[in-house]
Amino acid sequence: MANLIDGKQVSTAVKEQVRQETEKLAETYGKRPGLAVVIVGNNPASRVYVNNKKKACETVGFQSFEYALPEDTTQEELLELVQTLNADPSVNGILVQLPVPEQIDDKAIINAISSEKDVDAFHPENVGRIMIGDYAFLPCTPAGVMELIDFTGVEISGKKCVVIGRSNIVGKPMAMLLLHRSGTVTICHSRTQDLASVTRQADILVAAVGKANFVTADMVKEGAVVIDVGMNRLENGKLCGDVNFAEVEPKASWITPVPGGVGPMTIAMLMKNTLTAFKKQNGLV
Ligand code: L34
Repeated sequence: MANLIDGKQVSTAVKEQVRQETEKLAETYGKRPGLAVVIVGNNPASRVYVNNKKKACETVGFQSFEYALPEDTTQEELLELVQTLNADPSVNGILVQLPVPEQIDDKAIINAISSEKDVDAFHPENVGRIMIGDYAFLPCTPAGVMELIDFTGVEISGKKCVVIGRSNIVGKPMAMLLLHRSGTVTICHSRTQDLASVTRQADILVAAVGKANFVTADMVKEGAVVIDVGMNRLENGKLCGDVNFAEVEPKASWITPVPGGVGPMTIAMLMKNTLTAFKKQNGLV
């Protein structure tokens, strides 16, 4: 029987820290961090995530600015909005919710966001900084996963860490953060041969594949820490992770649920990054 890693609980603690620091800064300087969230089109999942981000801003005492643009927004229009937000001193963080509709090149948008306001840490400058370990922001989802692993008390140093998935948003930076903590890291992906034999070695297994119930019991070592980054919506509307929870839970020592695991942490780390951006932009760190 695994212990459950409660992402709601850990994220609440992170947000409470951010809230307290925000209140102190507001008292001292008379201003608060501001986060601009841009959503383009009508992706229902994105809508839920953006609403959760807005709620979190309220909880921690940030100003939040939401821009909901129509599905047929052009790249030029979105770039123009990004430029406006880059120049607005009340906006400390800018986030364009992904995915964007296909007429827009997400790389062009990410490149246009001021690296100082890039609270997702997706801009090439911030990605490069993470690679060399000299960074202001960590990408929210991998940073949230690190907090969840730390919550278990399990040491990362020297352990076999396996990440399934090689996306720029999760898999690659996730591997880098585990490496910074001296994990012995393997990245698996769709071309990996005999995947189960690799994942079965993992003391810490992070699944970021995007396929419901992909990780089955035979792929997991007895006593492993299992982190499920997956956020798959089934036909019946139910949310489901990349890990077959019912099967894997009895084998794991610790496991995250979906929902209530990594998702809330992504948002808590976004609040932390926005606070950091505010402090840096105001010369407070
Ligand atoms: N630019 N795009 C940008 N930044 C991000 O950090 C994201 N991501 C991913 C998608 N696109 C992005 C998110 O915000 C995924 N993501 C995200 C954020 C929050 C939640 C899930 C994914 C979340 O709140 N999950 C809840 C359940 C929500 C539900 O009911 O649908 C949970 O408990 O897991």
